[in-house]
Amino acid sequence: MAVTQAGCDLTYCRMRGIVSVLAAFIKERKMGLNDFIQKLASTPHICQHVEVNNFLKIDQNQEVDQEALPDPMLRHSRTSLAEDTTIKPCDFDYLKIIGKGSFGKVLLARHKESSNYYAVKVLQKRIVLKKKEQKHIMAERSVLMKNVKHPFLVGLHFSFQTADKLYFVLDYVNGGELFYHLQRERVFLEPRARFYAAEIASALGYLHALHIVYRDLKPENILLDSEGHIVLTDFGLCKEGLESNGTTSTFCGTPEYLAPEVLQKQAYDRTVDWWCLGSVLYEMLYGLPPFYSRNTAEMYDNILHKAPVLKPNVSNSGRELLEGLLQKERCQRLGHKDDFLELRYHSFFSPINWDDLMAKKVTPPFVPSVTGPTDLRHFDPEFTHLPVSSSLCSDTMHMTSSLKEAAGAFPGFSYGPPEEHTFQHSEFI
Ligand code: ISQ
Repeated sequence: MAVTQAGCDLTYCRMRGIVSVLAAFIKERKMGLNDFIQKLASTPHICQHVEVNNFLKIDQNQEVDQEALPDPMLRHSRTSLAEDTTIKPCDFDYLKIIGKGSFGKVLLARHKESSNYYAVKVLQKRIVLKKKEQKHIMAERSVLMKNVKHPFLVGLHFSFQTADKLYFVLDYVNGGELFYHLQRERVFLEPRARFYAAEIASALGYLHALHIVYRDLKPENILLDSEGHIVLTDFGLCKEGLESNGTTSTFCGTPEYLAPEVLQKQAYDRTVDWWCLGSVLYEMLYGLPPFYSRNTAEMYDNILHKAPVLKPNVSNSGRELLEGLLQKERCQRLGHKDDFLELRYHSFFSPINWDDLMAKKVTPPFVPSVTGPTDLRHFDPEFTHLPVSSSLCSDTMHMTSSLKEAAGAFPGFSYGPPEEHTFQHSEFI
């Protein structure tokens, strides 16, 4: 019996050993697989490959209950949700208003504990709800949360909500809007325009590989970081996912850059982004949007019916690229067939080493003059001169019925306690 007992003990010990080896092996494989998926998803040209694309699509469609996953490595891997229930408004010092829109504000904020600087986008729930833009805002969050990580796309660190506000804690960049610099210089030389167009194109190609249409590429959404690299912001009007026929039909856009199909409220697809990139590139090279008129009705007519004027002060390859991107018929537009790959291999971009570009190894053609993160010279004084505290003082702490409704309308955002109003003025310029 003793032997049997000993034998049983031995078997049990051995089994435990085998189980722990197996568990370690499975854990390793899971981590390896996640790493591998991360790498795939962040390499646009690999994402374009049909099989890789299908593989990522399968992965995307899996609605996994994150909390049900046993392994924290998995919980925070592919879908690494940037929610943190412990983060709250008073964890930040709010230093300056750096942007303002119809839904809310963007503030420069410093995280008290880490001293890191962030751009915090604060949206008023009631206004968001009233404007029926809730879907868009949720789309922005879900786009940012989709583990969207790219060197030229703004990164989301946290999102949380209070009773009346939504907060997005984003990367902060202070090199200014690309078009602020363009306005100062009127036009950019071709190598500089090529560099910006290439960084924007790689970001758009990456989003397309994740089935996201950026849709709203416009001057104020294209920022430079302090080194001079592109950062695309504002996913508020991004269209996530496509209809079953591969198109989407919601109206959206900025007048100068509106693609004909958007203007006509027709179905559109990812090629709308290549039209917008054509408009940005045109403006960088010629100094005005391609169909510009002071008369809006005339501009709309130009977008729909007029061919872009391509004067010969731009190289043949540049004009050929613009002609391809600004095709009114989206099926004839450059990028319709192979998306980003068609741009990547266009002769205009032949001086670009795309791997170096993605690795930020290409030296930017222009470095914005900033002395540090608190240098706000590239932000509009119209915003930065506004007092921070008064801009946030309008918060009501009373739970009116409409506030209750607003409070419950944003599931998925982590929910913080009522704001502790510690918004501070600082020693800022
Ligand atoms: C990041 N840095 C500066 C300004 C910003 C505006 C909107 C979104 C992110 C930003």
